[in-house]
Amino acid sequence: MKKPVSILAAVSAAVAAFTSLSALAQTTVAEPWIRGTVPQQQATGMFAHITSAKGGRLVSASSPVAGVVEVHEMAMEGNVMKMRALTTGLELPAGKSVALQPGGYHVMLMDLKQQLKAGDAVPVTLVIEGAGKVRETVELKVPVKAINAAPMQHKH
Ligand SMILES: [Cu+2]
Repeated sequence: MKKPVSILAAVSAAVAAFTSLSALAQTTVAEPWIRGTVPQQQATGMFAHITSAKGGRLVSASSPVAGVVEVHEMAMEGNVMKMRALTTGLELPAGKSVALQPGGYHVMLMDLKQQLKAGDAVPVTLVIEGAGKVRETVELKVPVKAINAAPMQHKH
């Protein structure tokens, strides 16, 4: 009875492929950008609007231009604005756009291997963990904007 077994295997493989495809489509990243750097600058931030259809966490990121990439938040400590790594990742509530922006959440690119100039496109990979620890990777080509682009946002 070899045939029924192999048919079953093919069906479950198809189901697995479908599952991973739908997982791949579940996070969208809008308007990503990276703040440009001056020569010798060691670190900069990447910003974007991230929406996870089913909800998840942005748990890590990587880029060939940076030795270390972390997910950070800016927060007041006393009266000093400090940033810290989100060691358990950034929560992405289902269907809600989460803003990574100057003064708030950002992807921190550190140990930069080169200067990032306006007009460059930098490859960045985001890793989002969804339900059941299913990991989705999102490959981006992120445009670099001038150093003083979009300073702290003032909300009116
Ligand atoms: Cu940071």
